[in-house]
Amino acid sequence: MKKALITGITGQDGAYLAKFLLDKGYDVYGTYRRLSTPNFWRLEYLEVFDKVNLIPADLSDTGSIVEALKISQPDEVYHLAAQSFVGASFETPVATGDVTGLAVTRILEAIRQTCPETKFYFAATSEMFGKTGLLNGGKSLNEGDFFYPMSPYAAAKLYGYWITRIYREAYGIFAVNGILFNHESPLRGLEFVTRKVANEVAKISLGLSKELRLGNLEAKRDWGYAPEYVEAMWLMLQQKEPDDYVIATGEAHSVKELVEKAFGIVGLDWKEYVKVDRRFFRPLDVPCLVGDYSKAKRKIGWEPRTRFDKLIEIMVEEEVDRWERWLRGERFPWDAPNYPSENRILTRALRM
Ligand code: NAP
Ligand code: F7E
Repeated sequence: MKKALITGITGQDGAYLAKFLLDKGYDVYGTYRRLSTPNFWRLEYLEVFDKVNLIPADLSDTGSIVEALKISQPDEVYHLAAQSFVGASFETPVATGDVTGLAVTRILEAIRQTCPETKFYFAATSEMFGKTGLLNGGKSLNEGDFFYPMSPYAAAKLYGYWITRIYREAYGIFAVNGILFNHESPLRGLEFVTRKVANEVAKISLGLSKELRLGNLEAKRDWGYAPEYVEAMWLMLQQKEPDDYVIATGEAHSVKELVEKAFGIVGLDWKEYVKVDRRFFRPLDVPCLVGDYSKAKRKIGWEPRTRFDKLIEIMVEEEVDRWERWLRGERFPWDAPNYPSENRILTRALRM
């Protein structure tokens, strides 16, 4: 049985990837960090909470990363953990540089020293292209395009991208960069714009909220469906040679279109509810990003199936369903945080 270690298993992609790999018959290990309130709701939601092995580790703590590798002895490492919110990276640029950037070297170095045969996936991002998406006149971006990051988050990811290539070329580690464009789902963090909009639209439609406050409505993004994107991560590690791939839908839509579509689903006019609020603007914002996934289609046989309209429908309908159930008195995993049963937690003490 193959073994995979996922850093950031409690996040959106980590949870979907855990389910995907379990369905493929993998033994799945994931790192989580100690929080004052446990955060396993996505794993519970996908009903994999009791099927994954959890290892306490923090990206700023090299020893804990080494320990996670020793405990899990993985064939494949999917490095997804990061401070992933672009807006927050302007508030905490140094911490973001450490966790989102430098920590990639901590993991690669631990792999080089302890298990150099392990395959490594790095969660790179379309944000690395940044201003290029505007300078090239809105054309879709591929693996050969110029990087021009526009946030501390994007700069940290660009460091991670290059260090991944350097460990591949210098030490022959099977290390790949997945350059993923935005991908969303009902498991997205609440502060990201698609989930924020879907959640508030649902609440407004049920009389639980009165307005939706947003920042830059003109920004355009290439939004895909997260469960499809985790399959691309796995495909990249099944190839003969390590390489880097853009994963996207090839379509750009503005935040305004997103809002219009989402309110339309519940039969409301967005102009009556949306307020522009300076608080949600960023010191710098990437105006437009759209990806060209033709290399991924050609070489690893991946292409997107869920397009913008369907994605927004999935997200809004799921939020309406959640809030209707909540109104009927049902409670959800995130209302009742839980710790995993002890036998799913693997600590260094077990190796002593
Ligand atoms: P996410 O939901 O924000 O999940 C991030 C994960 O990282 C969480 O499990 C989080 O743990 C963990 N983490 C954060 N700081 C940590 C630390 N100091 N030590 C250990 N773990 C830490 O992100 P996502 O949407 O699943 O994205 C997965 C990865 O892909 C991220 O690296 C992101 O930057 C990248 N990416 C995402 C997209 C996208 O559109 N979703 C596109 C391109 C690239 P907690 O649960 O404890 O906070
Ligand atoms: O913003 C604009 C905002 O925060 C999208 C991360 O997963 O994808 C994500 O980064 C756009 C931006 O995602 C609000 O200014 C307007 O232009 O949903 P977002 P992001 O910044 O594109 C990339 C690929 C990643 O790698 C990241 O990890 O929407 N926007 N008003 C707003 N955004 C937010 N969050 N909230 C607003 O109120």
